[in-house]
Amino acid sequence: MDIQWFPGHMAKTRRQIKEDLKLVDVIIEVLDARIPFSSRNPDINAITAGKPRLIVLNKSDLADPVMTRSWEGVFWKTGLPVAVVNSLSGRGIKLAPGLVQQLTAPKMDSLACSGRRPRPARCMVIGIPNVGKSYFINKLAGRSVTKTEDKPGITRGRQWIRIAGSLDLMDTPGVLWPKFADVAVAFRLAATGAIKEDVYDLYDVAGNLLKWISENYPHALRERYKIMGELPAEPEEMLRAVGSRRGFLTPGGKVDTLKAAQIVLKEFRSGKLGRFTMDMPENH
Ligand SMILES: Nc1nc2c(ncn2[C@@H]2O[C@H](COP(=O)(O)OP(=O)(O)O)[C@@H](O)[C@H]2O)c(=O)[nH]1
Ligand SMILES: [Mg+2]
Repeated sequence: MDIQWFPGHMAKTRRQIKEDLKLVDVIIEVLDARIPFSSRNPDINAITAGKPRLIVLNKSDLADPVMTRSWEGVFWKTGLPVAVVNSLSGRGIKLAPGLVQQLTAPKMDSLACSGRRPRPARCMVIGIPNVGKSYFINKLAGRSVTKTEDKPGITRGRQWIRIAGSLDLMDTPGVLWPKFADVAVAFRLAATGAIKEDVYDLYDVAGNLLKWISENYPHALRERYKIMGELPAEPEEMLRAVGSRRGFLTPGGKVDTLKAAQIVLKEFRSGKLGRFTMDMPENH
């Protein structure tokens, strides 16, 4: 991973986010629409307690649209409004300011009642690394304002970006740690590219990904890799089938399954293989 989240680091980040939270009216929690459960920080409810929150399902261009609609329902049902967005194209982004204003309406009303001048709602974007926080902020702001690099641990004065006169966005997103404990979650984070490749076995993740696709979206494999007949059952055999269809050979003339693994992950992450959702809404 980009960031090694050890307990000391987590405690420090948590403290810092608590400090930043004092400055804002609303939290914008960015999740990966392909893995709305797995891309969630495990302590999010405790960390953000008492603050209104908007869920952003980002990378919706890569997720299964039917599943995304179900996930929207899951969040709305628990009282969390949702904006489904694509921070590359900007699709859906414009929904966010209106939803934030709805969330802050009670607070703004009470400010008005106590005779204070209306002001833009202040909000802060948070989420795990690579979920698209910086892209989202940049699209919302309509210009390039934040670094796309994560630098947690740096304390400095907070800068604000005014969005269309209606809200003020903290320019620095809150970078949270992902869930570690669950193997299935770790697999999904690795497959979607949320964690860096040097901490997991590429071969293992790609093989298991092929198996997962063959069980959940088998037509995608047939269409992209033209594997006819029964799909192989084992991850290793699937990698071999893909490598062989693509003509990937080692200098020794064997099927190059490592190259197959790299291609599968690349094509999965870029959307070339199709649109997939790995976390099932009915389980949450
Ligand atoms: N396909 C797709 N890719 C996205 C989207 N938003 C961000 N990305 C990609 O995700 C990666 C991480 O984005 P970034 O904003 O740096 O993530 P951060 O670590 O949360 O700030 C980048 O390579 C972006 O190109 C999106 O909506 N769709
Ligand atoms: Mg960033």
